Amino acid sequence: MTITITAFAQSPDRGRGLARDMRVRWALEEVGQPYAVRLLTFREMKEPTHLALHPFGQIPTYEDGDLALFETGGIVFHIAERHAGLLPADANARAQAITWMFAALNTVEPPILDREIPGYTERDKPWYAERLPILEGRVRTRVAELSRRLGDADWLDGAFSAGDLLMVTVLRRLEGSDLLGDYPNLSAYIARGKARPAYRRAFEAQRAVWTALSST
Ligand code: GTB
Repeated sequence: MTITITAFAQSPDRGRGLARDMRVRWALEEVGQPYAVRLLTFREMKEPTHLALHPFGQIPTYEDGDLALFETGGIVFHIAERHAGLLPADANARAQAITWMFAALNTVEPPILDREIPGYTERDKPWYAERLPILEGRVRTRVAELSRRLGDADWLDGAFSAGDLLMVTVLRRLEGSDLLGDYPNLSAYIARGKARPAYRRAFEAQRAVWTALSST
């Protein structure tokens, strides 16, 4: 049975590897699992067929036989549990890597999104300019803490894990801002993640969707 994931037919990230199917593609590439992609328009994402798979009408989803999953954290965890390569075998090391998965999604990603999303939805509101420095301050605090913990290590806790995979994709949303500027170890960490062959394959596959679309 072929694993099938869903992704944007017309990604607003314009092939920059920022839409969340990238996490799932990268995880599947790391463990060597082939997969198919079903591309969805925004309209199709809100139709009953997709809502049966994803209650919030979002991408990505993951289907393998009669298993259907949504939420990238759950999907990446499932892939990491089923296949070698993304979680250590030792029970304690595995628990720590899983903790980093949660930290990426529950502790580091929220302030990054809290800062980014008002830029799309509230930029014209009177409170936007006043609020932005507060939101940026929260991101700066979090990345400083993460930078301190990472130090000069290659990965968060020993070998590369699903925790690093999620953390790199979360931190990538700060690329192009000045928020990583004070932390060369985090920029190097992101670059190490992006240099992994599995990341490159996933990125190229996602970008190919945009390239095909923009050439029609
Ligand atoms: N918590 C869920 C998960 O991790 O799976 C969040 C899923 C999610 O936010 N999916 C987004 C979506 O389907 C796409 S990735 N949005 C449509 C909707 O909610 O109706 C988010 C995203 C979109 C665009 C960019 N970009 O342009 O850079 C980056 C990330």
